[in-house]
Amino acid sequence: MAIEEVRIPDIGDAEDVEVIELCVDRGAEVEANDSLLVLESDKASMEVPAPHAGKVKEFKVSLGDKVAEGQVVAVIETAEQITASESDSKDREIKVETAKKPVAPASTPISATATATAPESEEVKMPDVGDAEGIEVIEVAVKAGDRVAAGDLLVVVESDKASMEIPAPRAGLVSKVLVSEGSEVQQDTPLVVLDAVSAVDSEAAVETDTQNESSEAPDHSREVASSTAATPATTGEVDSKVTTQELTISESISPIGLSQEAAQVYAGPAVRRMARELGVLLTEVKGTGNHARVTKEDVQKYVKSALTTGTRGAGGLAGGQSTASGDGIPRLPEIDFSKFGSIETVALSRVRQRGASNLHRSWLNVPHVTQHDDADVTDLENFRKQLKVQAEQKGLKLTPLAFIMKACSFALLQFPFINASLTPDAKNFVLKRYYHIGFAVDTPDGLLVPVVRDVDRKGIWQLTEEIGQLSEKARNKRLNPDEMQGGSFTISSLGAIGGTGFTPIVNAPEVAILGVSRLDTRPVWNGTDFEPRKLLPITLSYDHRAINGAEAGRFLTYLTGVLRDFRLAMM
Ligand code: CAO
Repeated sequence: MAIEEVRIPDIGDAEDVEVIELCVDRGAEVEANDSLLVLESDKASMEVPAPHAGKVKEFKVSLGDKVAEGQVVAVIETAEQITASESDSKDREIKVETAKKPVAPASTPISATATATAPESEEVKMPDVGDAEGIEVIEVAVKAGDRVAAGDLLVVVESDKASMEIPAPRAGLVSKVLVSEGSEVQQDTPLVVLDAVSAVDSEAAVETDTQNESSEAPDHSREVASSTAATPATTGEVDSKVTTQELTISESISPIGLSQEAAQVYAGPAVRRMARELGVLLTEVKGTGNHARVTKEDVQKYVKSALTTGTRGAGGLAGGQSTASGDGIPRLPEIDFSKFGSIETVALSRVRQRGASNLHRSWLNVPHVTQHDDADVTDLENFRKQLKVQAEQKGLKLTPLAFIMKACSFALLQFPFINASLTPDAKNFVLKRYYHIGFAVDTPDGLLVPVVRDVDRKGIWQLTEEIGQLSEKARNKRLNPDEMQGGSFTISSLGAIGGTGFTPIVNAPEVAILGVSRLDTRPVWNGTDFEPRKLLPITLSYDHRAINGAEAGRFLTYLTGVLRDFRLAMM
């Protein structure tokens, strides 16, 4: 048995740090890294975890106490004697962690963060990535010796949710590249060292630097390794070296855009991990902690209620794991297909896994109805064909999609309850006064849904250009998370591929999605004759809780009207 004092670690320049929660009772048995208490400063909240497994003998602070670095907050009786060297090394690791990751505002915009290590040289570090997990470097776009301008691409990283580019924060000369393809990174991992161009006298200086790189590299790899080990917030893994864990306000980012509007949840990493393990959507859990923070008890209470009443909230237990969470959905049988012939097992890409989970969640939560119609786009197609040469001169590919998107923005202006979301308790509409339209892009890794912003304010050329750019970025894994967020309506077009109709799944929490199939020339009765007309099959899948059939019918009728004759939108 050993007695161990738990102290407040280095908390940077945070002021007015207050104890806002004691996570366990006196006498409780805890595992290493179980949260003991939660602190909140003027800048962020953080959990102080148990450094080792043991029994909480005493808390030296109470709720509301103001605390300072180094102060003893709890005493733990640990099962084993902790050696002096172990505790020394732990102290060192704490300092590395806290020195590199001082308490920071809970949410920082995604952009490269550069920390000056010397006036002429700075490390470009991984920016705040919310609760993205398993972030991996998928491309290193520079090498030592490269000169870069502000905004030039340095590194591309990919998480389970999206990929993002890390640009150079300023012009300079890349003197060191600290990561390689396949490296796991997280917030604050140093990526590249950028020297001020003026600081580099000659190419010779660069060469010397580059040659020295191998001998200096160990320093940086140590730095990366310690940073990786020290911050589990992005991986959700327990790591005994962590002393503080920031509570992050994270926005759910979905690669297929299915949770673009997901509520921001205020919860710590331990609570997030617990929710993940139990298949609970944190957006559905009412937080009872300070500032509506979700606590472990809140999650437990939620699960208990879901299991005992047999009901789920509007979001319920997370779709992807729900079959294993006792929510009453029968499991699919596990079958050994090799009994019937040769097989090959291929892992789903992370984009596809995430997409599957979001689709499943929408399918389970949203009562879907699909309305079908054909839009007569004969005149529109003739007009588009007339513009083809002009489009080519502009270097653009003018397809029906830009017109369909524009027509949707007109229709959404007329039908505000379709440009909306339901609140999770399904008691309120959130009407959106912006018209950001997402469109599904088929990529080798799975579906992605980039979002074109302010469609109502843009012309066909601009929409065409943006659709082209976003599709290309999606296919090259270059979409930034913010380019997949904020959609108020989605279009899924299979027009170029074929088919006469399909029922897309609503991109919840949006309330409707338009499916577009292949247009075809068909005979249409005009009252006296059959005449050849170009008909575009469109389908509207909608959340029947939010939209009734009559409204969906009126929306689709209006939309087909605008597609038949855009002048209708001017009325
Ligand atoms: N009917 C007939 N032809 C169509 C058409 C339609 N509805 N829509 C597009 N086309 C034509 C285009 O005009 C183009 O031909 P031309 O070059 O002769 O003009 C050709 O098909 C190829 O178009 P495209 O696919 O390059 O461009 P797009 O703007 O139509 O679509 C995008 C862009 C990103 C939506 C598309 O490439 C894509 O990924 N579609 C798949 C989306 C998907 O998988 N949805 C299912 C999701 S599950 O709900």
